[in-house]
Amino acid sequence: MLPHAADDISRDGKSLILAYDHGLEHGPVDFEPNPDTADPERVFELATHEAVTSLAVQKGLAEAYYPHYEDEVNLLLKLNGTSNLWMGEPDSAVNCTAEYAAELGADAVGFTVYGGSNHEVEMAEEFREAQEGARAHDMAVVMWSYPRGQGLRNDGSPDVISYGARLGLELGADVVKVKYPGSAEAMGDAVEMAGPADVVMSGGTMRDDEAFLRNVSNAIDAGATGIAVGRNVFQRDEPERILDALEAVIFDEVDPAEALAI
Ligand code: FBP
Repeated sequence: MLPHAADDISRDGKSLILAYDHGLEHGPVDFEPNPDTADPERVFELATHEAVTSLAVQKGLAEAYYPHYEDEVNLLLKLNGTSNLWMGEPDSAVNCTAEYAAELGADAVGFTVYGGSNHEVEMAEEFREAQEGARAHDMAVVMWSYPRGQGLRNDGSPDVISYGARLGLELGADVVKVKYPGSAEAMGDAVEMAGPADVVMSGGTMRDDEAFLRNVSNAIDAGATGIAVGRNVFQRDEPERILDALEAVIFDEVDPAEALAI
């Protein structure tokens, strides 16, 4: 791993990745709670909030909007991704090369690997090409490490999440994004398995403010370096308010109740 490879997408070693690839991964249903968020411009604007250390989007949004935001937003270009319009073992199409991501001005690339899927071998090989391409262009590599597939009985169990974190380290990610495993202790195990790679938790479906921030705070206490979050921010009526609170919890390690009162 390159030393400090993730510096371009972090602040004091911590990160808040705003994820906005949902239009591809889940479709318009994710914009229903807050219909204005179907407009990418709204979320690029949100990414200029000082809490946000990078914005994760697919190539099409980067081509259309990033030229207007390159001075204010760090771009994390997702290189693979898929819709949920089809059925089958988890898999993801490679939609962009690392070389083209660099051309678009990306600071980092993102790549999903579904460990445990019947397509894991091909996905790991595709990740190898993306990771080596990113190294050639000095871009950090963020792995969405989401073990799932017919061979896994419980893809949310702490052991499986720790394995996902380790998979990120073994395959050369600088940052591994994992689901929150349910407790600070389990998150600590995942962080230990990831070694020198940073671990960030994913946001998940929209939750009550304090419960959500409590999980983030537990993750930070356990050694995670931040969060990659989409719905829990952009689906809210006042997304800036939760970003303010997340900033306090992640970067200043403020207690969640206090962070919400700021
Ligand atoms: P959320 O914070 O909204 O969960 O977004 C994180 C993320 O990884 C997105 O980047 C991606 O679109 C989505 O979750 C995928 O979720 P899943 O595959 O679990 O449906």
